[in-house]
Amino acid sequence: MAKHQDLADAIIKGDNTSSKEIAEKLVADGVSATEVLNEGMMPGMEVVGRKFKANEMYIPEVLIAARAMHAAMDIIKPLLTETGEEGKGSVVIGTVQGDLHDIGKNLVGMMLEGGGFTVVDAGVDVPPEKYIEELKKSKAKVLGLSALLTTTMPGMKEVIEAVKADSGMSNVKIMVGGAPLTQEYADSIGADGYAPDASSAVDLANDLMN
Ligand code: B1M
Repeated sequence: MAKHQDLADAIIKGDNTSSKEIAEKLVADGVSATEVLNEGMMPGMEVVGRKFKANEMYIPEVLIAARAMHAAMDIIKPLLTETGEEGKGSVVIGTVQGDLHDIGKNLVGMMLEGGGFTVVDAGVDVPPEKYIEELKKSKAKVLGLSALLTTTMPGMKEVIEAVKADSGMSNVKIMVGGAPLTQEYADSIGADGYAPDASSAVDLANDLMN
């Protein structure tokens, strides 16, 4: 039987063939998508983060680890996005301008879809005007901003101010998340909510929608 540690190791090594195969095996063995994510994939990325910080891994290796993470995410995506409920409305999500980290944002998007929301993914490195364009197109009532860098966190405030300044957007609620964020920071920039992880993002989106 495939093991969570094998999946974590494949991600750390950046072996996207193995990460995909092990995730497939775990799912075939009846392990839930959430368990595959929380017990195999996330611990793998945590090690990558620690090694990167300690200069034991460098950007090219982190990039191939991210590719291996995405390969496993592709396997669990259909399970995470399977939904009993539908029609909860649209949520626009994106990583703020200057920031290219998309793994957490993508997980939040998958979980939201699984929670019955229609997700409009604006991508990475998203400027304020692009969020507003996507909100207008989709008529979404919730906007989700992700940031992984302390240097791009202030970009969230710019987006919040731009959305609040737009008269057509007064009913849009904004939630923020990402590893360097805190509830205090979210409050200080005028966000309507903060979620520390992807599953709490779904609870928060439900609250904001009501
Ligand atoms: Co970067 N990077 N990185 N990186 N990278 C970090 C973030 C860093 C903490 C690493 C470190 O030093 N330990 C550090 C930031 C330090 C800081 O700001 N204080 C860092 C740095 C410095 C950089 C560069 C500047 C490096 C350089 O060029 N010298 C550079 C910046 C590029 C840019 O964005 N402009 C850079 C580049 C990269 C790669 C491209 C190589 C790659 C990204 C690949 C990709 O995303 N496609 C990368 C990676 C992979 C990381 C680490 C190792 C892992 C991030 C990740 O995917 N985690 C990261 C170290 C770490 O975080 N420990 C690091 C797994 C993911 C599931 O977690 O994204 O936190 P996370 O998402 C969680 C929650 O935060 C939350 O839910 C998710 C699931 O539970 N969440 C939300 C996220 N968004 C949310 C939104 C919500 C709600 C919840 O509502 C809307």
